[in-house]
Amino acid sequence: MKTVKILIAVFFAILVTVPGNGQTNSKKIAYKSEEIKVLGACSMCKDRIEKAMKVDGIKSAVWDQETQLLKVTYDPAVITNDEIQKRAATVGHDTEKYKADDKVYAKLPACCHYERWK
Ligand SMILES: [Cu+2]
Repeated sequence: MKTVKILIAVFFAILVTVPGNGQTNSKKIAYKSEEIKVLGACSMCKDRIEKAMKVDGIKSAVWDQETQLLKVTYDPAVITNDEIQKRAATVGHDTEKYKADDKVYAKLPACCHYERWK
């Protein structure tokens, strides 16, 4: 009976101490969430835009076709709003600050030819 009590005591001692170890290393990241206007036309655009956001510093990125807004949560210490807009432009999608290269836009599938700002 005594050994059982000791075993139980040891078991709880492990339970209390183990979880603490893993958390000492994780530093707090001050994520920023923003909505960025990104022009696009269809679900293929959505895939392309969201795929372009799979980089270090971006926690999540969801583009909405209806609102033409990219909801992005990122670590401002790693990536900036400007860089995010540039990434969208690089794959063919205009933002308020950065326009996609005409050649890149021209190469998009026909269904992706959203109406560009004049
Ligand atoms: Cu498209």
